[in-house]
Amino acid sequence: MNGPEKQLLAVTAVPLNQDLADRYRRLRKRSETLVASLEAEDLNLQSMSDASPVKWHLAHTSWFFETMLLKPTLPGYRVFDVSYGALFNSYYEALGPRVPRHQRGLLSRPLLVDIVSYRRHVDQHMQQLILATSVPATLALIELGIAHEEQHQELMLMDLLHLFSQSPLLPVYDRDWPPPVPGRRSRWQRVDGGLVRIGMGSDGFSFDNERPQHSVWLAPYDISDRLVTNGEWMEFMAHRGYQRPELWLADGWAVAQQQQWEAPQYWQLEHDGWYQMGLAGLRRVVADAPVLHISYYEAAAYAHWADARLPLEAEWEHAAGSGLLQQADTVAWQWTASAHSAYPGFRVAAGAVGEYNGKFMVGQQVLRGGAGITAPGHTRPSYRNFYRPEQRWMASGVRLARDAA
Ligand code: AVJ
Ligand code: FE
Repeated sequence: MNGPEKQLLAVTAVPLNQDLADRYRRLRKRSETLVASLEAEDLNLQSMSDASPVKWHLAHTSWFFETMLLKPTLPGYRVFDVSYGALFNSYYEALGPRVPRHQRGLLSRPLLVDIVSYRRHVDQHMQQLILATSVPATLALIELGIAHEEQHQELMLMDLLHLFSQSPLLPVYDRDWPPPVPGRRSRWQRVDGGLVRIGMGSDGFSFDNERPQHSVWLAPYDISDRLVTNGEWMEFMAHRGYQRPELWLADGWAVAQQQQWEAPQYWQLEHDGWYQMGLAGLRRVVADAPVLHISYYEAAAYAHWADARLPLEAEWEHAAGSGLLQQADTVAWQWTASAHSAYPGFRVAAGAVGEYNGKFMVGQQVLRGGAGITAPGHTRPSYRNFYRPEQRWMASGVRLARDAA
């Protein structure tokens, strides 16, 4: 053999999907590395109903691969344990009954060692499946499973921080966890707007809620090239921002009163100033760093006070795509004024996987960007994160916009 024939052989000698198999392995390893310094006691607790035990996240991400991929597509696959279906199903009605979310912290069994065996079992069979398949729908589901576990890597860190913040000991997850990077001085960026394309248009992976790509009309606007800082937030507090109902949405004011908000989540006033609980433990608030752990309600009140508004998600995406936003996706998720709703032409996929995002298209606001705790490479300009307006245990911050004068 020589020439093109030999080359072809050399190419096909590399097993099909070896890159994907390696990405899968690195993903699964990263989840375990993130929790390697924790003990079983840390991994079992659930500090509130919006959060889950870290152990549950480690199992649920495996359950997702097993349920969405191995059971339906790997011939002869036998589930690791039939009882795990109900224990680690998060919210898929199509897949039957499950442990209510607020009771996930009661699952002292299965033990952590069992969950580790579960992960090994799923990993072995996923390697087989990945290396054998060339079915586009299966490959797409593998990509979804990877992106799903990346989302849960961030959720594990959020939930762990919430858990640690509830302990009088304020445990340190990682004393070297990188502190937020201060931005430079704020500048308004003028954007002409007009008819712009929004959403994921290319073949690459995206979640279903980023599609289809479509046109949106934008009036001219200004958008800040950086995020609101802790120092600015302290000014808002000094101007009695948390005590002035006229700045707040009615629902937001009700929550702020009921939960007695007077600062961002995890802030604590000591004799010499404000401190903030983070993955590196309790640290002094850094004035120049972006404010974190802000609810939509607080973000909207702040924007009102600052004589500005939150950007529409299309304004954010268009500006990010035009390279106008510094640190767009590495510091904090940024609230937008847009509700998490279906793009024109969106159709929920058939089957359980259709429940992934579509059924959460009411009562939640879109956040754009990405955060320091987000898995590297996880987001893109079209990425739509979403949370309820009162939630603030995420790494959520604020970027301002305003109508062009
Ligand atoms: C998009 C972060 C709100 O936490 O439920 C995890 C991510 N989706 N498993 C969530 C998700 C399915 C989702 N958020
Ligand atoms: Fe999930």
